[in-house]
Amino acid sequence: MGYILSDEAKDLLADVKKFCDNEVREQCKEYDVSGEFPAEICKKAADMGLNALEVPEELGGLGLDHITYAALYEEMSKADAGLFTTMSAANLAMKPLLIAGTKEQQQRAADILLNGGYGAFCLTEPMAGSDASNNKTVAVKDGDEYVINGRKCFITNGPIADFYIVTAMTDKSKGVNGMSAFFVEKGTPGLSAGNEENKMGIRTSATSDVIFEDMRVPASAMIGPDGTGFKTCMKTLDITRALMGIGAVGIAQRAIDEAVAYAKTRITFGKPIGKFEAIQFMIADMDIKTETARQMAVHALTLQEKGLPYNKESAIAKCYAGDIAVEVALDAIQILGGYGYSREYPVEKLLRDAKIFQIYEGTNQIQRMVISRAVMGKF
Ligand code: COS
Repeated sequence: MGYILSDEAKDLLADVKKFCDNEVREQCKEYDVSGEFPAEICKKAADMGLNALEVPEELGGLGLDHITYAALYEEMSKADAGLFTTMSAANLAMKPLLIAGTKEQQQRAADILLNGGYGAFCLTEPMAGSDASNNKTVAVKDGDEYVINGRKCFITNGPIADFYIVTAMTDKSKGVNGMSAFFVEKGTPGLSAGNEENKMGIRTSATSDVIFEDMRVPASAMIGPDGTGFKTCMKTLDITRALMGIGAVGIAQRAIDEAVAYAKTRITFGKPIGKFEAIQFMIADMDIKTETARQMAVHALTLQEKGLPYNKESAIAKCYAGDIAVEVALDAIQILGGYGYSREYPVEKLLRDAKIFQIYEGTNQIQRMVISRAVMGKF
């Protein structure tokens, strides 16, 4: 059993599974081919509250525990990792506000999500991916306002977001301690989205540049004190990386499900290939990896929920799950053989979708940096 859930949570999971099975899994295939954003499917998901799973109860959210929303996210990712990406990124954008925002900012963002809107977390820039502190976007104080100029890239929900968390340098001379974060709403003059990226995988999620041209925001849009934006973003990613692990696990589980169904029906040498030990051991190894990755993510989320340190465990969860999702998707392709390599069958999409989990929300090289720093300490 992957998750230990209450009866209420099991009912919720059953509803999400029904939606994913009936209205996402097959339907998203054509959007994967076209690269078009499945607006109607995402609207239905948002109507079910899947874009606002992590909004706390005091702000009007469902107040779900971490393990429950992890189970729901896995179900989404099993059906379509692009849907998982869109929904989890909306919640990611809420996190900096929960960490350092004012009550008003938190409530505004929560209301947007609870009304079916999306958020976007705008940290990455062309010269600031892994080296996140190297932001070139600047915010210059002008009376009671900041004037922001710059360009973000690879922003999930960039073209569709209703609010944006934007990092910018308020004092370049202070390095990471000169970066601040701002809460910016859609429609702010000077804010625009670039063209959508034509991606290898998670093609049903919308990714683009986000551009700021003399964008004016009130000084009250700053999140937390001046100069704390980098640390707020690092704290945000510490939290969300465990959930990226869950997204990767969803892909791996789907790969197992597809491989098992095929292995039970594909006949070679007079019997189903699942009767051969070579296939059975592959399936067993795929499951060992997937269940281990799931339980590592559950452990990191449990630490978060209990208020215990989780930075290393979140990084392990994301790193391990991202790596094994690629391996397990590759194994599923191998089990399906020529059919696995064909776009007529679902497993090649799983490999394309899995790859991003080794890259986004911190590459797995960065995760290993975070882990080794935690293990080795300063010396
Ligand atoms: N929580 C709180 N504070 C943190 C922190 C964390 N997780 N990580 C770093 N900091 C603090 C440090 O303590 C340090 O503070 P002081 O200046 O007060 O000493 C400051 O931030 C700078 O830290 P550091 O020197 O470690 O920063 P680096 O430039 O070396 O970067 C990594 C650290 C590599 C971990 C960071 O750049 C990173 O996570 N990069 C990947 C970014 C990413 O995930 N991008 C994905 C896109 S967003 S979807």
